[in-house]
Amino acid sequence: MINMKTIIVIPAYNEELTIGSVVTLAKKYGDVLVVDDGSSDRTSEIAESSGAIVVKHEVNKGKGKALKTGFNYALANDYDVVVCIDADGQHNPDEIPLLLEPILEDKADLVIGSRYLNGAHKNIPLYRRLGLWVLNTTTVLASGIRITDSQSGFRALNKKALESLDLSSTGYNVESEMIAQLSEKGLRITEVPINVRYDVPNKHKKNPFSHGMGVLAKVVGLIGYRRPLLLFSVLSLLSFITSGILAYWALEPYYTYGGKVYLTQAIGAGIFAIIGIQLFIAGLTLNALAQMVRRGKDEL
Ligand SMILES: Nc1nc2c(ncn2[C@@H]2O[C@H](COP(=O)(O)OP(=O)(O)O)[C@@H](O)[C@H]2O)c(=O)[nH]1
Ligand SMILES: [Mg+2]
Repeated sequence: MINMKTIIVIPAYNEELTIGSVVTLAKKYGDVLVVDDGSSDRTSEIAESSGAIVVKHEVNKGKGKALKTGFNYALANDYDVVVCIDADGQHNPDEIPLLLEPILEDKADLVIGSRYLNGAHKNIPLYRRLGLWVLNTTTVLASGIRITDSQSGFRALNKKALESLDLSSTGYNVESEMIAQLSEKGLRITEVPINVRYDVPNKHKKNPFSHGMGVLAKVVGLIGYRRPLLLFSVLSLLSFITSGILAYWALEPYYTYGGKVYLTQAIGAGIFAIIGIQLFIAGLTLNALAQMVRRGKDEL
């Protein structure tokens, strides 16, 4: 299948400075669709005059919804492959063939461009790398597969992957959700090394901390749904550790000089111990429930 009908989907929110060059470079590799997500600048106008098809959201709905709009367009117009690329110029459209290769060879259903596979990540600031590590690890826990760059927006999907997705994310969590849904359905996910530029005018639109926490909350929710025992055991363990620390604190005067036990700390230790037990029981219950639901699904 060498002649696959390819569409490059670019979610864009106020990217007039970069959208023109991204579209111009991308159109060598297929049709280009820009989903203008309620921009207040000239993103649509520039995208259109650079040769892209433009679909507009009247108001800003978030990257997740924009990708969904793009995927629906691709399905409705019978494309075989979708490539997603950011509009801010951080990704290099000339690397699109690298992402397409595993799909054309039918070795993968989703290909993720990773900036961690070629050592190019050295210029990512440490706090971002730390945040990414947390998001990668939780995505791995939620999906069960190893990914080095779970938040990368540079991806390629075949039709099977497109048809298997039922995205509910509105914002940036869409990247993790896509991985979790496709791995659950047994589709093949691969990463290929890509380069990311950091000298673009508008590289991050969200505050990294609140953005990271938002994605984390969603991914942890996903783990809670898919692996409740794991999530609740960790929370329960944290409660027991807190309880242990408080108990030690409460008993310290008694052991060191035979003084009175600190009452507040002792009560605190008791409360955290009870919370720990409750969380563990909740985990066991939800786990049993999840297994029943899963078994029920298999029998259908
Ligand atoms: N459709 C849509 N795209 C968005 C929105 N926010 C960001 N984007 C696009 O998503 C891509 C990545 O966003 P960016 O802020 O650069 O994320 P980062 O590089 O991962 O920190 C860019 O192409 C943005 O234009 C949004 O609210 N809606
Ligand atoms: Mg960016």
